[in-house]
Amino acid sequence: MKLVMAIISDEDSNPVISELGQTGFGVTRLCSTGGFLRAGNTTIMVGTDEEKVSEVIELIRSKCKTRKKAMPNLEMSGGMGVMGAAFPLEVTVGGATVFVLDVEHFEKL
Ligand code: 2BA
Repeated sequence: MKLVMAIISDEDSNPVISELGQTGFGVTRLCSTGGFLRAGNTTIMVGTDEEKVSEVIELIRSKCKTRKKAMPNLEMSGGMGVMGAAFPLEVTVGGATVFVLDVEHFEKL
């Protein structure tokens, strides 16, 4: 058994979770925060058999879009918050950051 953990944009989370659920996968959704942008994102956990991992990843891929996000460029501002806000940095986020972990033991009690 494997655990797929995927960090996705909040905007993509409903389509991804709906599709996984309709396809028969169990999903847990966690509210998370990216360390770089300090903005909210969504982490989903899907426990599944090893042979279904690629199906989960393809399903996530099909629903997650890359998008641009702006962050205040505090270094360029020299501490002047207003100036920094005028020159935001743009970073490309997503579609998804995916980790696949081995599950040592799984049971439902
Ligand atoms: P954040 O840490 O908020 O990062 C958002 C986006 O900012 C990243 O998108 C990347 O494009 C950019 N970025 C991150 N660190 C950077 C840096 N040191 N310099 C320049 N740009 C940087 P993604 O790579 O798509 O990551 C989206 C979110 O996935 C991340 O949000 C974080 O929550 C998670 N993530 C990404 N890589 C991870 C990893 N190795 N371990 C754990 N979580 C990770």
